[in-house]
Amino acid sequence: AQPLVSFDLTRYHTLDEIYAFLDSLAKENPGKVQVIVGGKTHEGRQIKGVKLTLGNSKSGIVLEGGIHAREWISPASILYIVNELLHNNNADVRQLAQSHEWYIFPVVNPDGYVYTHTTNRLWRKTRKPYGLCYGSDPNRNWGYKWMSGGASNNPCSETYGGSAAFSDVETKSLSEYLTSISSKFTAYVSFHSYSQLLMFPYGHTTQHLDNYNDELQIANKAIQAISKRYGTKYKAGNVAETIYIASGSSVDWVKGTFHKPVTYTYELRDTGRHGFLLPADQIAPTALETLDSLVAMFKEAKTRGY
Ligand code: PAY
Ligand code: ZN
Repeated sequence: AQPLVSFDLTRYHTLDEIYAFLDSLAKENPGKVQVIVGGKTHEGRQIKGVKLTLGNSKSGIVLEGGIHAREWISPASILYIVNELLHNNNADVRQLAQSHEWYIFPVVNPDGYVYTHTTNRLWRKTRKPYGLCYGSDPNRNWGYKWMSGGASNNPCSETYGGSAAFSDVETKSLSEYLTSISSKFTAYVSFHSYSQLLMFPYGHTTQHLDNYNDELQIANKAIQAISKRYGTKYKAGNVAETIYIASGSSVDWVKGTFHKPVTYTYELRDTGRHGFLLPADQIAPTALETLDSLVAMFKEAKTRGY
């Protein structure tokens, strides 16, 4: 069948293009793809996503992208992976796709993402005014151990935690959505760039809490898988020890609130040569090696009883 919207997965796209693509996927794949709304933004946009139901399993995986506006490889890789989950005939990919329900939000900071297209390519935060400056860091605004390190109380800072936990409607509304589906998902994976790291909670403390050892072993399998296709090297560990202390992140909130066993943050390509301005010809390879790692991640999670 002729696709309703032509969408080049190897280019970066505007928010409107991405949302039109999600709508078209749902129209073209009734019963398999459903548009979902995870929340709303300060400027009145929706946090739009898709739910994929490709098999009978109800074990849900949430994919979160674009919480930081300038990290364009995050939404782009997620969209590429959505297409692979729908159409790739490799047995491992079919197994991964069909044995889970997928709740996928490629852009959870839509106002910021639009701003990186219209005004400032390197914008990170949301766009809500806080005094003289704009935006909280939506990965410092979640209500678990909020403002307990690695976040700023200066509204002009790139890591401003907000005026209170969940002071941004994006984090507040998305957290409410996640709470409403919390019995349906066991895994939560967020995608950032850059640094080539695969991290897990916690960011607010260096202590090895919950199922630290399992998360580390699973991450090590996943980063071995990443390196196989193109030799891309990742490091694995908890957020606080691998990059820096950071409190109020989405993954800390998910882990601390629901104790989900499989909770990860990817810092995708590269290690700084292009940084946030990763050339579009790296979208496909980044997405493919990341999908390889998701296959390995969920195989290993399963052998550990998750
Ligand atoms: O939980 O993802 C986390 C914390 C780590 C990230 C953060 O600061 O939120 C790491 C940074 C990010 O992706 O935003 C790393 C990049 C390179 C940055 O902007 O510092
Ligand atoms: Zn980020």
